[in-house]
Amino acid sequence: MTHRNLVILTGSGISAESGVPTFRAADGLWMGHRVQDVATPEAFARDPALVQDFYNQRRRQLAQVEPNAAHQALAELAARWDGDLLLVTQNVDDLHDRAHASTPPAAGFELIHMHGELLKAQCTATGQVLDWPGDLAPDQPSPFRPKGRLRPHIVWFGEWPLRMDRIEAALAACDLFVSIGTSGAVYPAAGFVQLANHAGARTVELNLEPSLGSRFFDDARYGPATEIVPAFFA
Ligand code: BV8
Repeated sequence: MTHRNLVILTGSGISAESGVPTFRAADGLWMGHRVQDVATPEAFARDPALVQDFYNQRRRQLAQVEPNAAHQALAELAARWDGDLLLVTQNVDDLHDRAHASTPPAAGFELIHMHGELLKAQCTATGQVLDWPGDLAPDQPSPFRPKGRLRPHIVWFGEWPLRMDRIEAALAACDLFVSIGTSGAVYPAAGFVQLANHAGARTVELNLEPSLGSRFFDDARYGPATEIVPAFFA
């Protein structure tokens, strides 16, 4: 059966070979920090300087990394796919964006950053989002509202992921779901495979090793993303 409606979910494992650190490779620490100290609204309220600096460092690191063969394989797939292709990434880096910018996708393609983007900021008063490639000061003034401040445009733990209606509609209509480079540790992304199964889709996991949700997938390929992703979509 030729597949028409494809949903691809990616996690930090697809960017690992570009040199972007994953979340759980370390001993539960993330670049030396506990998640609850840098990736929650409470952390930002408690210590805005620590949180802004954590994201400033990661934003600056983007200048040193490039998309890898796995990102490029998805860009080439999107350029030739003649159905609907929704690429949902949990990653806040811009490596997918850069790969698709240099290999323009066909009409049925959409990229969603469900956990936000390092290169954007948002106003704490209005929620408005703007491009922001530089460092954010602990009390960075917002251009939208005098009392507003700018925070990273990042979905922290305890906050709702972005575009969930669009993602759930695509999962309900898909006939192929491919998860790439994610541990299946964080919800709601970790539950997407079960939504795809309910829709009757074929579900495939491409990862370095079995994820926490590997039992939910029809099929799997294990190995480095730069090898298994181009091979799977060849
Ligand atoms: C929400 C932005 C509703 C930050 C991120 C109990 C049960 C169920 C859920 C919960 C629960 N308690 C709390 C929750 C909710 C919580 C959650 O799931 N917690 C977990 C820890 C239990 N989820 C939330 O809070 C979410 N929101 O639920 O909204 C709500 C609303 C209000 C109040 C309550 C509920 C929001 C979650 C978003 C958090 N933000 N990112 C930032 O980036 O700074 S999450 C962050 O970790 C990433 O974005 C990613 O999504 C997530 C998981 O990371 P992965 O991408 O999977 O990376 P990881 O390191 O874990 O794995 C890498 C994988 O790659 C590994 O498998 C490895 O083998 C593989 N790999 C490595 N190298 C390679 C490779 N594969 C291939 N090739 C390689 N070379």
